[in-house]
Amino acid sequence: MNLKQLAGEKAVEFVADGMDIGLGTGSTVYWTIRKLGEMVREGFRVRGVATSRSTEGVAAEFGVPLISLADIDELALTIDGADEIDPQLNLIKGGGGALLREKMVAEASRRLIIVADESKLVPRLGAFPLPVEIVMFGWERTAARLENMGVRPARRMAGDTTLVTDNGNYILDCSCGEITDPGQLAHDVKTLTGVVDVGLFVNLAEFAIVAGGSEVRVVERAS
Ligand code: A5P
Repeated sequence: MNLKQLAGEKAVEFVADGMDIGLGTGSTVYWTIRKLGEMVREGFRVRGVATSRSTEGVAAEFGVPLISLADIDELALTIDGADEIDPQLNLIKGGGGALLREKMVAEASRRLIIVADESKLVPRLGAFPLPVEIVMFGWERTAARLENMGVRPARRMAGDTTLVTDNGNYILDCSCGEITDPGQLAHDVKTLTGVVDVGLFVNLAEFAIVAGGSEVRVVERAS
């Protein structure tokens, strides 16, 4: 079985009948949604808040009912993927361009559960370029200001044109090198005018379901 499928499907064990949950974005949580769809067909009750248009499509394909953030006070949990996971379970996210909605949904949830294959586990964040969502207006200036902070931003493209997010913004993928203080970097980048959000998720994940070899295990935050 493919590792993403192993991790993604395992996560449904944490979903109880009747729950409202956040549905992340990407090729690992795809398997979670597909499995939930099978369960729904057998009578299981669950409703999801999608973190991207792409996830809306996956949920529709597999018959998982969707609600919006406005419909709930709080979500029981969110299941989502990650691009990098450090031992404290700080994350880089946004490889699929959905970081803003992913963070909003994670923050509306009591628990954030990450699903990943073991290639995502790293001793320090930063090999994966950090996605930063910025407004289109004056984007060159925002990029220059990020560069002054010591990162190397590259505008994310979709073929020949600049990629536009579900929220109508651009993404800069910022090569940072090793990130020694994710909380500080998240704060510094996010307070730059023109930045909408940054793909650093600090102190949000409760645990990660990680598949490697033929095994799937729960990874807790290192003390
Ligand atoms: C989407 O914007 C990302 O945060 C994804 O959750 C992340 O890229 C993980 O994706 P995969 O599960 O496809 O590796």
